[in-house]
Amino acid sequence: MLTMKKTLQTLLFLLGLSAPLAAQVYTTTPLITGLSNPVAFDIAPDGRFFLTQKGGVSLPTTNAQIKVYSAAAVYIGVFYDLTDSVNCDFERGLLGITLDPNFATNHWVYVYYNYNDDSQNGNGDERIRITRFTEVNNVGTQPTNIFDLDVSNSIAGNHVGGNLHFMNNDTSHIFFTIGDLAYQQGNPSLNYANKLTNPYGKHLRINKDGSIPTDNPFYDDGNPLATNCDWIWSYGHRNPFDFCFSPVTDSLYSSENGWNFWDEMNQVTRGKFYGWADCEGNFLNSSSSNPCNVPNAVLPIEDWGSPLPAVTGILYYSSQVMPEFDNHILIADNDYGRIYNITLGNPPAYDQFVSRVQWMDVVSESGGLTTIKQGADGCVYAMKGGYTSNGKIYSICPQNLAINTPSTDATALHLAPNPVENQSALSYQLTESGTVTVRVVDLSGREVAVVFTGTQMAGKQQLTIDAKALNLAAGTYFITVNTGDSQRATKLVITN
Ligand SMILES: [Ca+2]
Ligand SMILES: [Ca+2]
Repeated sequence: MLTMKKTLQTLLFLLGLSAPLAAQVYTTTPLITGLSNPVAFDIAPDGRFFLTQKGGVSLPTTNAQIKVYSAAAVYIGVFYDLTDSVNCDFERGLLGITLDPNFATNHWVYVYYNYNDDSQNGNGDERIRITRFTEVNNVGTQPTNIFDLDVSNSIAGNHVGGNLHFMNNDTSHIFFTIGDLAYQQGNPSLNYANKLTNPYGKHLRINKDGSIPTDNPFYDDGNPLATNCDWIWSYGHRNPFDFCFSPVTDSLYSSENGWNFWDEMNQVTRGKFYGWADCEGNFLNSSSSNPCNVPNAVLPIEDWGSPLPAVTGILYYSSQVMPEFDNHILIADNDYGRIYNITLGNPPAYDQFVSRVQWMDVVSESGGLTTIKQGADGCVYAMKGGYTSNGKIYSICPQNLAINTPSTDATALHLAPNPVENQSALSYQLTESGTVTVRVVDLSGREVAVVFTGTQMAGKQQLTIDAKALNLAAGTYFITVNTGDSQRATKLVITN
């Protein structure tokens, strides 16, 4: 038997196959709790969390606040209270939030909300606003409206859209969404979304001072309310809830809530038409069998059938901390609290669907997810939000990523001492023999050094991480152990 096993191992080496590590295990931790109807959050370069609370689900509006928490998830305070300005009824409210890409120097924070100058009875002046604040010692100052649109035709109060983001490689434009405001419940002949003369059912783009970019695809006279709506980036959306960009190509991926049959994920391209209300998913509106045959309609890259999960937060994951998701889309839902893992093909464009699996059911109690983000530490942060008085932000990390949590998992990576000034001993368990590469990567996932590459036998392995020999400056890194078809990572802190 021993000989046969050795022969098999030799054969595996010759075939270039590698040894599996134990499957990755994730730790889900509720970091921030007790939030009242939270919707969205962003993470500052220093790790602080900035989040929005919707303001309730019916009038009168209460606690429509922007709140700040430290990088360690300790509550700092109310950044700004918009309760007297926000209409929270139904899907309206204080919704999206994004920090300026140059936040570290300009301290600008942008929020998207339904404004009502008489929010306590709902009969006031209905508007969608984007307001910019300047952060001073965790407090919002100098509120400046950069987008202010009369939406008094928003009778139904749902399909508001409501998120806003910057591209990764373009710091001068704000992208945001407005849903079709449930106008006529999607009657194709009356619908807003498939017409260029209004901003509803659209992805929109403005300069960050609120002016209109002249290179928008349907720019004509600079007046968004005459002829073409000059803000439009793409059209034919029902309720595009959230969106994200590839950090490499700036491709835009959007989650969209469907009507009867299909939720969608779209890869959104400048100037294209995404079907609604002529089509839902890959089919004609109100049909589950007749294919969408509308000229120029771009079909979704992926869809979810009945019962619709109401897809919400969407994240383009990019890090070697969880390499199993590198260049994957993670997308959350509102109805179950799940996160789906979508594998895309055709790099670096990543414009082809390969597969979708459910990664995990984050929210064990009732409630759904609204927003997911990638932290600087490579972990995923997920917000339980919307119609809940006990909203939370969870961190989802590879097990043993937290250096202060000793592991009881014998197959995990161990580093000791850690933090370390110079030499730390790395140990791990291989379940089979094979080719192994041990790397040091920085917080952005970039390879800094290769510690070891070669074949190792099954069993416990030990290596020395020598910071001076590897020329590693003081800071936080990840040590990754890769066997070709599996990888585990652990955090290493190097001190001076
Ligand atoms: Ca115009
Ligand atoms: Ca569509």
